[in-house]
Amino acid sequence: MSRKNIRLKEKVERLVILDKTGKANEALDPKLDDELSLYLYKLMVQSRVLDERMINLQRTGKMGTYAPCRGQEATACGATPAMDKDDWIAPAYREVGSFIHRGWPMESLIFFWGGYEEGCVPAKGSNHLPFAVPIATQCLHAMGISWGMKVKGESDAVLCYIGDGGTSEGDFHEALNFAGVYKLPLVMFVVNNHWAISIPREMQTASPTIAQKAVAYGFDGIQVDGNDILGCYAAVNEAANKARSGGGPTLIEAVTYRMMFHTTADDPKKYRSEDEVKKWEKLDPITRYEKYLTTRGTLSRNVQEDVKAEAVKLVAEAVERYELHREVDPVECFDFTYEEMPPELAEQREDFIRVLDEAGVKRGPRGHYLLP
Ligand SMILES: Cc1ncc(C[n+]2csc(CCOP(=O)(O)OP(=O)(O)O)c2C)c(N)n1
Ligand SMILES: [Mg+2]
Repeated sequence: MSRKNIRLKEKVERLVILDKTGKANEALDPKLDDELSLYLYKLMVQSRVLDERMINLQRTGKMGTYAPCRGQEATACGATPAMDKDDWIAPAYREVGSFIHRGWPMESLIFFWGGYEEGCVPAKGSNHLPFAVPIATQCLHAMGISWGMKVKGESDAVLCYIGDGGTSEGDFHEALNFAGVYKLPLVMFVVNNHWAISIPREMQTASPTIAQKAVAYGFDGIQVDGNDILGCYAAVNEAANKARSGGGPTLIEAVTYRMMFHTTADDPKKYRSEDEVKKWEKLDPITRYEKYLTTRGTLSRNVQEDVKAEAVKLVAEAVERYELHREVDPVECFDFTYEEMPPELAEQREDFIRVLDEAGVKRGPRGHYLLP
């Protein structure tokens, strides 16, 4: 057999409901009611306003680092609302809209990126894991949860987010392999934003698409336009229904773009062209959806302004709560590693307090030391 013949040329379907101009494919439009349609829009706007504010917080020294989601809002804001309340969500670290939808207070996300453990406490009853920065680890957590559901005979499903770079990790493949063999109710949602820090998608895999990897694991894979919120919603809705009715897993590759730096510690000008970014700017998921909603008569200029104003207010209130909480006692760094503090650590703790007192470090209202 010649080399040419054995090359895999598997084609996968790409779902697009809203075209670049915001025009819907009539036959595919899920025709969501006005309330849900407008809600998805609000979610994207809130995600963007919070994203912008997080960058400002980092730039003004109030946050350690931040990984923005600008341009990718349609993925999280389309996919998570397509799942039922009892389904579980396992995010990576750019799914801001997913957390908001599942009732995590906005300040939890600010706490997370500010380095506070409160940012990892799930909202009560939200069935939504915290951010997972160790790449692809959430894939096995998600697979494990879906396995548990199957063992218990529950008819719920799990949605797992993972980046294009994450698909090079063993955890991703182990999760898919296991899910395929045991026909688990898992929706693996790959957010292909074309970059993994400075590594382009082409260097991640020689496969023409990421979606086609599903074939090797024995289930369906589909691509969706990741800047089309209706496409993301419909693809996940169908995959989740299939999973809940015993049809097994689905791999969805949402094709989108990381508009900003990888994190606030990165400078993308060093490895990608401005032209590429400009091209994707024109495909903005919020603008596209605004056009669709306006055409269908669901969105007016007034409503648009109200949605923005509400988002700005919610984010400002969350930042205020974060600011109030920001002061932590540096002495606490000794307190939570061991159940019983070893004597040498207790000694270091006492030394530290002595040094703080000798340096005249002031104490706050809770008696905690205030670092200058
Ligand atoms: C296990 C592990 N290895 C390496 C890293 C460092 N790292 C952080 S983000 C990243 C790239 C991830 O790219 P992708 O999965 O495409 O997600 P994106 O950042 O584009 O959302 C890497 C390698 C990490 N966080 N965890
Ligand atoms: Mg990526």
